[in-house]
Amino acid sequence: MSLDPNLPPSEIENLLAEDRTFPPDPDFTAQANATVDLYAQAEADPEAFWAALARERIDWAEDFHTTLEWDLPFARWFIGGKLNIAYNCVDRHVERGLGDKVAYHWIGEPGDTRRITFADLQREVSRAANALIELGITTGDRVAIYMPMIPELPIAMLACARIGAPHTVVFGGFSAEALSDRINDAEAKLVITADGGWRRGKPAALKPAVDDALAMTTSVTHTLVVRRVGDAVDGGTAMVEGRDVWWHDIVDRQDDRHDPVPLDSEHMLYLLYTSGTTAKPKGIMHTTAGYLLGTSFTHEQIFDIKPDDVYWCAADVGWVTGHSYIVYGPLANATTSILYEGTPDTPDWSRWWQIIEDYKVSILYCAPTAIRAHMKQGPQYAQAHDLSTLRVLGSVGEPINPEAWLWYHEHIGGGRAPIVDTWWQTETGMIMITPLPGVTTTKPGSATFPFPGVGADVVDGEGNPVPLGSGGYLVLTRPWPAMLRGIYGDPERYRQTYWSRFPGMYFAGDGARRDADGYLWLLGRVDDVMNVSGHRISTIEVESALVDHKAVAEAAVVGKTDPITGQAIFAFVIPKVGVEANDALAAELRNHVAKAIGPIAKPKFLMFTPDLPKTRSGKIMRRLLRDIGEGRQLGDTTTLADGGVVEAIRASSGSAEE
Ligand code: 7RM
Repeated sequence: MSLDPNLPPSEIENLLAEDRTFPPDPDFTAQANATVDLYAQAEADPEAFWAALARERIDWAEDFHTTLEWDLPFARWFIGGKLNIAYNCVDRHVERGLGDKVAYHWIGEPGDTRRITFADLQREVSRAANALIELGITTGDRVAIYMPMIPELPIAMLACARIGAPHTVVFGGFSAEALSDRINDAEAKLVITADGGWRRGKPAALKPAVDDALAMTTSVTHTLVVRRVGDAVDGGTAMVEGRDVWWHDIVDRQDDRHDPVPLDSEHMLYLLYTSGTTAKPKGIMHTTAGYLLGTSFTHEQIFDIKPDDVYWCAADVGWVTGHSYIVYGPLANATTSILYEGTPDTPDWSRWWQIIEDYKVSILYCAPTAIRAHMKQGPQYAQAHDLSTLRVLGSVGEPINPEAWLWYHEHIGGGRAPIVDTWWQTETGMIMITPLPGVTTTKPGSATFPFPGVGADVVDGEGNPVPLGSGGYLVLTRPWPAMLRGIYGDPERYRQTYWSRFPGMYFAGDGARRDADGYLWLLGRVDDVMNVSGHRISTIEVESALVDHKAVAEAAVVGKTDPITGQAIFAFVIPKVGVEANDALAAELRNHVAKAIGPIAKPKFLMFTPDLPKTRSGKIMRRLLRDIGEGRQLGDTTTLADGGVVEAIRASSGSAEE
């Protein structure tokens, strides 16, 4: 992590005060899965806590003999145990009489639907597993998955898990080059893909990118291709004889029974690549038993999952959020989920709310970027639908601005549904910092406290805990079951990246502060922190102050080199629909920030823009905004969701203070 040694010791100043509180509703508390004594119980003996849960929640083919072996920074959990995660997510529910329960209500963007029960899933996954075997895939082989949000995506993941072939899912929006990098690093033998998917009312071809990627790789022997868009893509889909196989040709004729392979607790379940700002992407390794326990238990407690809930995590399966909270966690808990292929604005901005009304969705989990996109349009779309079934709301991916939190609470949650702001990472596998609904009094914008059994702290540059009311670096202080087991093929990079900054502690790369009540407030990536005249200011606080203004839909701020102050704050602002963006408004917004936070945080530059550069999971790519602010050439843009955004921003006009 690059930290400027000239900066004053580590403290990130906390300037924005947010002190509204939302205690749990006693009626919710009375029926909640989570109870307050979970914290003390876990803290008394974390290992014993996880061990008891592992025996209670997982169906083992063989029991484990050792809970944890911690050879810092390498952890092994539930040693000696054998299990199959696909069996735990599918078969055992069918065996217990839940075969007819819906696992996924799938909704295609054009309006086609599929209803997949746990019994259907068992048959489909078994067929797919048999097809993988016919294609020569065996336990330990890596399989790349590059698909749109269709039912065959979780089916493919589970089929891999069933035979012990680690999968690596690559976002359908990534380029051929990004795909080939991941295939090469993983040395994948098979690519499971589709001819295309539906996005914003149009078919988007996918298979041509696979063909291009395979020209840059040598490990792949076959591709398995789902027909999703058919003749809607120009000229249909070209198939390479002997290499490319249609899913319907090979999977449909397989036996719909397959005996799940019992695997070691530490068998690699999947690799998921995270793109850092530099160098090559890191293949984050997750293994079987600890991951299954961590995702299923957090899912049940944090979303208060009950047997008749209809749960919707509106993320992409290609993001870790989809792996943990669309596929493995919810299925392990026999939950009924929504799986939606498309975007929230197609055919118009009421799409999500229509789905919630139609399917009586009771739990919604999404990213702040989606909430702000809805806010930008106004609440009228949500208001025209019956959202009264919603009883828990979740947020993930970025700090949620207090203004967006309050909008979510009021317009989506009807002022009644508790909000869980969940902090975690690809590396953590499971949610680590979060409120427990029915237990925690929430504050808009705070992820509150570590989940029971999780050790987290905020430390200064020397690794000492900061006092209440101060900012610093977020660290994790003890191993947890769903933690990454390393970076694929590069143990040294694993040690360096996460375990060298603060000896004995996992450094998450995020800034955080703890308020006077001990609540945790995430401040964004440490790399994004701005330094203005020696004051370390977090991006989120300035952004939240901007979003707090009624004219602003979204904002991103970065530091721009300044001859006098070291860095000056450069704000990119998306106005709400119908707002006229002019110099007077820019001046008003600057003053608004100065008033909310203090003159030190007043943006020197402010630019109105139609959009912001984001990853597919909605994270603002501030690195690219810094390049724009400095007038530099852009760095790596392979993970940008929409390549046109940067040009649109460049075409916008800025305004600077005198
Ligand atoms: C789940 C996910 C991880 C990074 C993480 C943070 C940021 C995620 C929150 C958050 C503030 C949150 N995995 N982040 N959740 N920041 N509050 N509730 O996003 O690997 O893609 O990203 O995302 O910076 O380090 S991820």
